[in-house]
Amino acid sequence: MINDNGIYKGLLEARQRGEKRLAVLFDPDRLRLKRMEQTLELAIRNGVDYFFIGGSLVVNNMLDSLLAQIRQQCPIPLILFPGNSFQLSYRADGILYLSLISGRNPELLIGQHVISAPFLRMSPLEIISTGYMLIDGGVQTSVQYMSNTYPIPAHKDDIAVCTALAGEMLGLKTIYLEAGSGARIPVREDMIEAVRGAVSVPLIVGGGIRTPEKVAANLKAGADMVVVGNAIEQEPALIGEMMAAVKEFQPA
Ligand code: 1GP
Repeated sequence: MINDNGIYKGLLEARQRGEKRLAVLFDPDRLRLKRMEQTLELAIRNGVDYFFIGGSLVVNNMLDSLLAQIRQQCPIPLILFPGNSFQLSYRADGILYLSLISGRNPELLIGQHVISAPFLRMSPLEIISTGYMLIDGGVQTSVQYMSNTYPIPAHKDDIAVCTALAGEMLGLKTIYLEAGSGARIPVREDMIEAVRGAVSVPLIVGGGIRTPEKVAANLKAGADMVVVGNAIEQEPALIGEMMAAVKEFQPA
């Protein structure tokens, strides 16, 4: 039995009601304590929906203590967003079980999953299988280099659509369009719209999103959840404006 901590159910229900979600990404390697406190405080005050925790390469040993620290200070669900099978911890609530379906690297399509399966099977984490699609963001990002895969070209909406369709038909529970952390060009709204029109599972979009306007545009194009890392890390006060953009979509 896969654990149900209510995360995926919550996502599906939000989608049915036409509500949108914002996740703030924490990279355990890049936390500065002062900003962290401020970020947590703003996240609680503005009702951030999830924290994603992970990075393409985590070089410190902070994952457990980071999760414990956040958990102590706030009730926002913690979802692992692992770059590899070393970034696992029982202290989170869930994990995006990412299969890099835009790439042709078998390790990231199934290899790492086989390695982590027994650990996850015993864990209290909710496992959310995710079709992870890397889209060209105009610069070579860590995830591209580390995954040793080519991203889908930014203007090839048809390839993105067919990839997402295949992911959904394989039974993956969400599709994640990722331009890569620090992308110069985030995923285009046209591509989001095309993918949204093709699949019905929840659609997550992230990478290079820096403004509340882009958050709003992505949600309007059909994303169910937007993920923001760098921009909030550099300017935590953006949380308020970005959450305001998300709340615009709440049904009356
Ligand atoms: C989550 O990798 C992104 O999908 C985060 O990207 O750090 O550019 O917001 P940014």
